[in-house]
Amino acid sequence: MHNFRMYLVLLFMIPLAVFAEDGSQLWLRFPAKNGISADKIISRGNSPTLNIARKELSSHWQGQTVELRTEKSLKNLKDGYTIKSVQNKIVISAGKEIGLLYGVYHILRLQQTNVSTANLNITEKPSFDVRVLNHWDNLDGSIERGYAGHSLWKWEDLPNTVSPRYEAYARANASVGINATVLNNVNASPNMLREDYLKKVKILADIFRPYGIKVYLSVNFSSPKVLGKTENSDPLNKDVQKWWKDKAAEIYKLIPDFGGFLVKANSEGQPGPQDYGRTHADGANMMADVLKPYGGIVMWRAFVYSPSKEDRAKQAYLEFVPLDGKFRDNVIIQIKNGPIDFQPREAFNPLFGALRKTPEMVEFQITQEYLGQSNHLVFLSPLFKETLESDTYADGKGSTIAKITDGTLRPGKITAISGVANIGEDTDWTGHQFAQSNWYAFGRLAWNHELTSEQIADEWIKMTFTDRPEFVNPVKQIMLTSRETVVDYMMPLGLHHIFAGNHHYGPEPWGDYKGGRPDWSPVYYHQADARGIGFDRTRTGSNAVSQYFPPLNEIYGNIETCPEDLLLWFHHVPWDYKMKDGKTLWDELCYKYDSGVHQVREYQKTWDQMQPYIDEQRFSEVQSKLKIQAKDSVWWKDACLLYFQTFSKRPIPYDIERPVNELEDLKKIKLNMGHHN
Ligand code: BDP
Repeated sequence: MHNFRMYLVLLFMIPLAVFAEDGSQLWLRFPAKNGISADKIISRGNSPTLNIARKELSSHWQGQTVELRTEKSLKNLKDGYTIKSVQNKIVISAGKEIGLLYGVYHILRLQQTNVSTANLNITEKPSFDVRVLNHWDNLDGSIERGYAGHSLWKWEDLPNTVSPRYEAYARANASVGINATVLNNVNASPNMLREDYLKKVKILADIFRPYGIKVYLSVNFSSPKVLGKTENSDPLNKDVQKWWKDKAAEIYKLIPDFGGFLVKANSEGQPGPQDYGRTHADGANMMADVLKPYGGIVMWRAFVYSPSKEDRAKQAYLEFVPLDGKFRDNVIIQIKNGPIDFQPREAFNPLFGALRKTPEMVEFQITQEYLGQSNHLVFLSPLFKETLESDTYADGKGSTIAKITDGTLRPGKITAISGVANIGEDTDWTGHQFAQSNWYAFGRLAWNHELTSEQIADEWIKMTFTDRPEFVNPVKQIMLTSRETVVDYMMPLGLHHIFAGNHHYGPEPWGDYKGGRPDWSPVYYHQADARGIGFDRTRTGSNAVSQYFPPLNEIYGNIETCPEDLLLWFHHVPWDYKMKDGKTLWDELCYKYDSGVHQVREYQKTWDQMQPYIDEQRFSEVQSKLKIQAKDSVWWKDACLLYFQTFSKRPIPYDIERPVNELEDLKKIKLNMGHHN
């Protein structure tokens, strides 16, 4: 008996040892051995970037001879490249060496996803010049809205001790074309610019450089006063200007290719130029002037709102449109995809397209602050695409946000796109095996916003797990529907910001934080009453619709033509309002919540059938997370329907699952997750 047990234990241990998987390899799971021999790699020169390209080939490429060529004539491809099959070799050509490395990752991806590498004739040019991750990492190692453990950056150990994960991070980013990183939180500590920290930053910049990644920093507007003991931080004060000028010189001495600054000013309590009666343009330009000689840029955030009576959704537009044309040409305005705050679904931010003389860039959130954090499986590519493909009508039909920001419609300007990173020091980097796909998707779309979500999911699944269709197809279906599912069980039909305060994880539609600012309370956003529900942003309400170009102002402003998935974003709608499918609004809301719950249950059924195709560790991790997601979806549904029912006074349709919680119990839940607002 004893022996038999031993035998069983051994039997189970062997496959575990061979196949144990923890997600640390991300999508970079190229065959570990048997790359081509050195004589089958033709290239000239000996730079760090070229050496990485050669090393990737000799470690992982199993196909024909590869030739790497830099060609001046390809400069117009920017960081792009061509890949051509010529006789019996593959020639990768690029204007810059980094393009060659990107080309190498391209053929490795083809190999990994089992695409034929015969007769290649590929030309790639990135959609955006700056493809940047924003880390909200604090100097104490914590991460604001981080759900994958502590910060990767070990500030205490730097500059002397260097974690191997710095290079692994750079490699993962380069493999999808990400070429920039803002290392620290937008709620920035002035200390980031202290000399000792800059020396640490330099080490990271040196590690990232061969992978084509430039370092940027978030800066605190009060830095001169705090660090330099200037009288104030007024952008028109000569001492302040000199402080920034000297600081720029100091930075570029250490990091000659430093990217520039990201600034959150006069927002949520952060200091800014308005503290001195100056404008955002005054503040941004002061910084732009000191960075200009070195080629640096300023990414100035439009996420500003003040405790005024004005609808929060209107404030960024009101603040920035009057400043159009007043910014230096190395300033770019960084705008969150929606006008509120990274909700499961928002109308797009009306500021896109409205600045005609000032470059604009999108800020997405890859970390799932409002989408179940690292517990829920939500593939964000459909959300990113929805924004990029939204037509602003700024220059007539077809003025999508992609074309406004990628230089097509506003040529000659800096182009950029950013995503708030979901990366931490967890072994799997992102806290959920599937959250890796959102890092991947951001990078792929930053490189080419015309890729479809389906293509991206397909690639990612094959690279990360397996290319067996029995796995790829059902899992792809989960991924592609998952964003709509989370909208359904959290905030369907245009509802938004009914999260519990601080942590933004669970539901709290009853939240009414008296004494605080109204626009931090859920009741401000849903406006439920005996008559109906939704935020009136039409002419009879806040008139936020007027910020959209025609015909969108009319389309959104009219309850009959407003897309139903944004109905409660723009309208206060009677409970008995007839929806397009003939149901009343109340019933429709109930069915949406219910369908969200059902979908997650379906994901569980599908996932459980995937066990034979992948490793046990990742299989069971995802299985456990889906259980949490299923429970949370019921929590959301019960909380929202039971609470809104106190206004609608209508029954929950009898053919859907009954609530399993008491509203009073749900109201008592207080998660202690320790965040502000
Ligand atoms: C909100 C977050 C907050 C951030 C802020 C921002 O809750 O932690 O500081 O956005 O983007 O989504 O500045």
